[in-house]
Amino acid sequence: MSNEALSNLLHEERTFPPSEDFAAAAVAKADLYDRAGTDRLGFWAEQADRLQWETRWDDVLDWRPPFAKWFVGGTLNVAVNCVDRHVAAGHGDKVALHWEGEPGDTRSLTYGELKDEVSRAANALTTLGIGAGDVVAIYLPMIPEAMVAMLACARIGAPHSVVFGGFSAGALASRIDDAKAKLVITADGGYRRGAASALKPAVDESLEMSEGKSVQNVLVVRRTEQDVAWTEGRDVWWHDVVGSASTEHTAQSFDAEHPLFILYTSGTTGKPKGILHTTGGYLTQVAYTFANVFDHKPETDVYWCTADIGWVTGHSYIVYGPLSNGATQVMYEGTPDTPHKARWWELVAKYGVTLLFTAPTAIRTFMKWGDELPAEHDLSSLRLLGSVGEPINPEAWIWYRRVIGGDRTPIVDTWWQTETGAIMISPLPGVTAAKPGSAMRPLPGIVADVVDDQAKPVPDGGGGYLVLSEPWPSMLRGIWGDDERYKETYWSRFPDLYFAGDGAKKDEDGDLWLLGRVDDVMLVSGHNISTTEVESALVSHPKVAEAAVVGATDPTTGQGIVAFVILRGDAAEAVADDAEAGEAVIQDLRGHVAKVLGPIAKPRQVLLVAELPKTRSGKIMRRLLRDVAEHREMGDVTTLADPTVMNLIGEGLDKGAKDEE
Ligand code: 6R9
Repeated sequence: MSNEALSNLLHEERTFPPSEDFAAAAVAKADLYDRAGTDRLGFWAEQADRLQWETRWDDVLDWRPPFAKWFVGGTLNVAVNCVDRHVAAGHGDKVALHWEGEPGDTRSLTYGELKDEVSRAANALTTLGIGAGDVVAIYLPMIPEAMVAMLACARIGAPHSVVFGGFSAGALASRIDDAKAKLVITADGGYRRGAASALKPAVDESLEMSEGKSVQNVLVVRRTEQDVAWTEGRDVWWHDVVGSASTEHTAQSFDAEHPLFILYTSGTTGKPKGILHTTGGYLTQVAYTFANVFDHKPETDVYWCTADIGWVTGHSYIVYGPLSNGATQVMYEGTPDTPHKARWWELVAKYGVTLLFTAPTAIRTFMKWGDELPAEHDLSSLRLLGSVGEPINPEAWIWYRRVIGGDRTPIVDTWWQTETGAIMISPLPGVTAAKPGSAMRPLPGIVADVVDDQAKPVPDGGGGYLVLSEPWPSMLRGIWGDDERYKETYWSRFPDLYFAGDGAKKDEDGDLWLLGRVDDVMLVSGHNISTTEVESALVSHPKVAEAAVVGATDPTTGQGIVAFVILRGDAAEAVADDAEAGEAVIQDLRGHVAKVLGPIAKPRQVLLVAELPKTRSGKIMRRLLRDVAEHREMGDVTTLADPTVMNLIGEGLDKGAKDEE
């Protein structure tokens, strides 16, 4: 971004205050803000008391910028907090997990059963020579063993490094080497889009590629019963070693700063970084945010987070947040369109899901598929909806609330990152009003701001860089093995402020609007324009389902706005074989943006496309679209969920995927 502030183009008038009924019964109370404001560290100590500590901490925070220690001297066991203590409290028969396989097979695990499974797995890991401090790589599909494996690692103090099952052997190998993993936990395969998809061959290949040769064993879950190659002495079956292990396991407590996990993130750019999270502060903040942001009522709620366990959302809001709160949740193995495009809505009705947490990319896909599919299922159990991963366009927000939430559910748009570990900015349901497209305010206990180039807070109505001004319990403790890169990446742009990499604006009420990565901001005739605002303007047109916008070099304006647009079902059909109709829609869309945001934001070009390039966690990769818009050869496409997409968009530009992220 240049020195100029981010132009503030989108004006949103709609606001949704909490209903009286919801507010009266809400978990979150308005006084949280005051309590946290008056005594921030005291407030976090209160939140830490949600957990069962073996030794109480001496100090809440030891802050030597940019290195933090939270709950110094405290000890606890994460698995005991997530499982055993609920059983001890008499909830052993409560369902922790309703699991649904893609082919339709199901399993449920009570907290009592989960305790037995985690204890068995912990014993098996110990037998395999894994102890506190040894790193375990987990490369599994969305099956209950993924949760069990993570908890078993936590139970014995072995940091896990979950690698998303969709990543290649090369990506797995580089992560194994970086963390010197001693064990890989995987499966023969998993089900995706109606077919068994193998995982074990990628592990075998990655271990050939691995330079460190740190891995001693591969623990393999049988899921698909595909044939697998077997290395005697190295490979062991889960059903043998975990199956035969004892359900008795005495958990030891670990220091609050003991490493809990490493999670590699590349975002949309750059070499993967091993983000390190530790024990006490992390669990405190995920437990606190899960309870308050999702208004979780343990007696009645059925929660479903649709993320993959391989992303931070899966770590914090499938495993550690929900389980530390004793929640009942749904986990689904497959894709939303298998065997039909209403699978999610069928599952919501089947399990009576009350709290649903998903991503804007999914919501916009459902918009494209039409209102009829959700309408075929009873979604009346839903009482709160959440969003994470990208800015949610106001129209997608409105659609989510109307079509999925029956016009009654609050929506929480939650801003956070792998690095922040837990939700940082979000409305508090029952307390704060929500505006479609805004993540609203930092949660009680969190201090965030929007600053200009000189680190000066921008006034209400202005835009700039989102920063976090005070340390928070679930913050990353560093980049695995690279303190310099940690300082350089997050703490060097502004002195003593954590810079998240995102642009944001404050509206006239001081509420926050996240505007995507600052690398994506466009500079058009001297105005900094966020891609998010132009995308939102496009999505507010009734014919548009999804849009991605980039700035391409332009001889007159510096950058010109180029928009890639996916039309909704009917509209797409209408232009499919009719170039003239297509051109009319394009002109209509350009005019629409000019009307909503002003002529400065009118796209120079609109391209109608069938798909957009996305990372495997659903974020749009604007970098590649910029290559297309500027007629360049395309950069690295290997983080794409579907590398063929770019062929469709920029014919002949794809050089083919290298086998690294
Ligand atoms: C949790 C997660 C982090 C980046 C983040 C931002 C974007 C996430 C958002 C959002 C606007 C939200 N992001 N939530 N942007 N509104 N509610 O997604 O972690 O994969 O590390 O990505 O995602 O750009 O900086 P991660």
